[in-house]
Amino acid sequence: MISHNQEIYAEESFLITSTLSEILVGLSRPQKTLPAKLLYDDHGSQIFEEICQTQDYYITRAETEIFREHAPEMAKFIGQGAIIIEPGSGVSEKIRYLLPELNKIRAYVPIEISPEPLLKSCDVLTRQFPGLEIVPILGDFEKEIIIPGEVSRSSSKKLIFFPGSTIGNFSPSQAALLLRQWARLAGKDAMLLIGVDRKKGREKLIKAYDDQNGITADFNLNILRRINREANANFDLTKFSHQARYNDHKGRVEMHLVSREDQMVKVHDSLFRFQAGESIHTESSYKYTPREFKTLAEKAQFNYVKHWCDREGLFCVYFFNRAGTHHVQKQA
Ligand code: AVJ
Repeated sequence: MISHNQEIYAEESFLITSTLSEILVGLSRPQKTLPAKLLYDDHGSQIFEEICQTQDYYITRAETEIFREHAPEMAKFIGQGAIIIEPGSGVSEKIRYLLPELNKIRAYVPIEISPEPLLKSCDVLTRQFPGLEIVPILGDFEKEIIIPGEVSRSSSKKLIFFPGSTIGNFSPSQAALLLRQWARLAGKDAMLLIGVDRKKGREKLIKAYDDQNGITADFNLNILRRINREANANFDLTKFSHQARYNDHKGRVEMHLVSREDQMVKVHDSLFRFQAGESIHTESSYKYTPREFKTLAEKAQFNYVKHWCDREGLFCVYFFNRAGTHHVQKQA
């Protein structure tokens, strides 16, 4: 049985040593980098919610349109009595379009690294869907996901729900690895409903990651604020500027923080030198054609079933399952 209480299964709640060494190693590379997950502290998650409401960031609007229009059909594919696992659930916005269409789900398992949105979403969902079993997990879904035994042992079919093009934060090979891990986690009847941003013209992509209100700039700079606080650093935020680039070759948008001048910055007990114009690469957002994404998911042993796009053709939501992959029949 799945427990009824809303206890949070905590993995960690402070900047752990492995993250600190990721920061120091990243800043020592020729192209300096910082781990993108650090963008999503409570304040960062809040700024990200604001980005989603800007005109320039079309992703949320396009995906919401897809869920609004096609949730009933998605629900038919998912069927009854499933456990829905959502890695990186944020404020659990998108699941709210699906839940009214799904009659009887076994449980909803949001996994989120940031406690505030996780608590908020449990609160809102409990009120909106009384009787829904919620099993919140506070943790980093990039690490091995530890789900309570009563969920993992349950015979219910499991759906991995991964909207918002979060998969775009990973390189294609990391993404395939992640999906393969989840396929294993969700077992033989695993299903995957995933939102993925589509390749399109450079100009539209850059605008989405450099909105005219400067909200994305604030979101990107917030990573320095966090490192100052949690890793005892002394970044001067006025000496870095936000930049969005489209890397055609790799098929990804990149966010950078560009040093405005020659400067030294202390992080923990190391000193880092920045030249004027030198950048820190903070986040990548990979974009896929439908053909590219199907191929990627098939590498992780998911079978393509269907995908839906918004009217402008900017974004896609894909449904995959693993039916049949576990009993390969021998031909006579
Ligand atoms: C939450 C990772 C999907 O890459 O589009 C938005 C994050 N960064 N604007 C994305 C983001 C800058 C977003 N994801």
